[in-house]
Amino acid sequence: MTPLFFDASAINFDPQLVPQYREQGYVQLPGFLQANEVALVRTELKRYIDEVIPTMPEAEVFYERKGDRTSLKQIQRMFQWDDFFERLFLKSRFFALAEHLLGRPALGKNLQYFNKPPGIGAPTPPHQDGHYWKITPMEGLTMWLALEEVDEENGCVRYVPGSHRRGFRPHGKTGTLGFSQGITDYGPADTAAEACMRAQPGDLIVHDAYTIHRADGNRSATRTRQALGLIYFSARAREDTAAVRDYQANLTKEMVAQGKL
Ligand SMILES: O=C(O)CCC(=O)C(=O)O
Repeated sequence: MTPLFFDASAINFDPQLVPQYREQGYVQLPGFLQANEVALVRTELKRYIDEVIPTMPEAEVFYERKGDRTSLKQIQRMFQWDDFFERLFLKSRFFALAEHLLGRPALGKNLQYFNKPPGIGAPTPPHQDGHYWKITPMEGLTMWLALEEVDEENGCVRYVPGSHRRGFRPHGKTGTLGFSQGITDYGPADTAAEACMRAQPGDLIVHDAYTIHRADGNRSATRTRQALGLIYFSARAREDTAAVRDYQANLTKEMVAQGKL
């Protein structure tokens, strides 16, 4: 049977979705994937880790501890290396949702795997995704799909509601592999406003390019915290590809020099 998330024709989005997204800068879609779909993604992910990672450039795969395969924390641009994840990303309900929320044709930019390994999964510094994107106009969004239960202990994503309406905050280097830039003046007022996005497997959250978010590290000794991140731009957004390439090249050099890559 064709997995449901590949079938973008039968979607009926809640009419409140777009107004909520515009108001809060994020939206939650509980049960976006059903249990059988999550199981399929997890099976394909295991295959990907075993068979596709060894064929990928090293700079696309991040570990909490270099050389320790059990500490896998991030995989970049998964859709470029694998048919299953390409379909999931570009020919699916996820893609249809991106166009629905953006209100215009979309293009898929990045499909990432995020894990926080037990005990050592590092915090995600507060940031705004658009700060990393060199695009004009700034029209883009990020989806985050929980592949297992996520809560305060293993590092739920925390949003600052309404922060997408207040422009970009200053960012600086964090030294964190995978999240190289973070907000430098993040303070108690931000923390007090945070909404912790607890999630069950298959739940989806989506945030705007400007929405401030972060996550704690994984304090659990036994639980992982696995998710997929899907980044879509509006098709009319123009990317400064030279600036992105230069930034990436410098960052990779720095991370190699620091022994993180
Ligand atoms: O997985 C996380 O901790 C955060 C992911 C994130 O910041 C993002 O997808 O923009």
